Amino acid sequence: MLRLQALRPGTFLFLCRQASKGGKPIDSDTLLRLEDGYKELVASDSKSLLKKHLKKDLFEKLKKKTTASFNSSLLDCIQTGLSNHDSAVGIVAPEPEAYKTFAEIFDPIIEDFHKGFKKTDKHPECCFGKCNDFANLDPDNKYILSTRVRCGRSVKNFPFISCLSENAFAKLEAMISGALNTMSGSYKGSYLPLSGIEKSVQQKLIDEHFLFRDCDRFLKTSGAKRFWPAARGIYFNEARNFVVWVNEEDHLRIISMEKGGDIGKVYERMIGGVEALEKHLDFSRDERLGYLTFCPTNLGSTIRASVHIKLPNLSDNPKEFWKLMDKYNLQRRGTRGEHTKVEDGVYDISNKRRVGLTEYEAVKEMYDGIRALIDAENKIFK
Ligand code: ADP
Ligand code: DAR
Repeated sequence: MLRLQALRPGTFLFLCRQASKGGKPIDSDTLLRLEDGYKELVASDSKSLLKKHLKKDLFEKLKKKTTASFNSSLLDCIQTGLSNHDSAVGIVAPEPEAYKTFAEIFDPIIEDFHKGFKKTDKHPECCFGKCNDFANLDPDNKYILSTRVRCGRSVKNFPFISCLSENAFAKLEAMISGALNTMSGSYKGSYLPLSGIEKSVQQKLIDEHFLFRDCDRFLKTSGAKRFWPAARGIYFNEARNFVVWVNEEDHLRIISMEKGGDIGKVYERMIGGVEALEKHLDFSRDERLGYLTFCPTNLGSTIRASVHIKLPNLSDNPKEFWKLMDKYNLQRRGTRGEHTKVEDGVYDISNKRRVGLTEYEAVKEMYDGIRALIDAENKIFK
């Protein structure tokens, strides 16, 4: 994969126009690793969307393709899914152009994960809607421990995390931390480079759900850990209810979180943070896919609105629990986030879909789902 400096505006567009011509032919080693990895994937009992949609004829059609801008190969996209057969998805985009060059594998996976966003569909314009439509679902704090609403953003003219050169990483971190240092009022705070945070403090921040974990094996094998911990960091406002992750999986994860179930207030705070940052940073947005991210599961609105919630009765009735989760397009994660276990009955429940619905609709899908779960927790078991 060719490592270029951050592209000057204009150069990037020129390179995209070259996209149709593709990049350099892939080398024999990459081709061999692709062939062997694909053979093992096909022979495995993987349930990943990659295995489901990358049929042999499509693999043969894509295996030698590369992007014009950064020479990304199919291997750069699917190494994570070839190395981790227990992936749910198994593919990432090293750069924006990958979504075009490898559209024939990305589009069916996007349609599948986001439950029906076809390759002919267009993601809606950004619409945050009315935050006060989301009243506190649990004012007595019987079920919801905390609420978090986050979105992802990529800075224009930079490739994604696995394709950044060391210089581009440094340039990107400087741009983002510069924008963060302009935050004012209740958003005022400080940016902490990860390399400057002691390990014990890092662990405490991870345990308190503020800081990202040290890059799980899925991210590691996708190339997201290059030059780690360089150019990674976290921004907190003074109240510690507004957080920005820098260069973890996406260039930015803009996060609002607090104890309790006041979803509207948490959502409103995230919106304010996004709007303040977009005055200083240009974000990558595709005409059809919406805001662009490293992982196709986070495209479009990029919104994940979640609650940490205890539902002891529903937990004893998994059939009913999952029926409601499916009905409301909800996703369940462990207490410490993705790929972690549920501890003390605390579930991380959020919207699953992010593409094909506005920011408001994504939050509403979570809101309606959580309300249904709480109703079921009460009614069915009275
Ligand atoms: P994301 O993809 O949104 O970053 P992860 O699954 O990686 O989410 O979780 C990131 C961190 O956010 C984890 O520590 C997780 O426990 C925490 N988290 C997620 N939702 C909530 C919530 N509603 N309240 C508190 N912490 C949360
Ligand atoms: N575990 C990987 C990632 C799926 C979505 N999560 C992200 N992007 N953090 C998988 O393919 O299952």
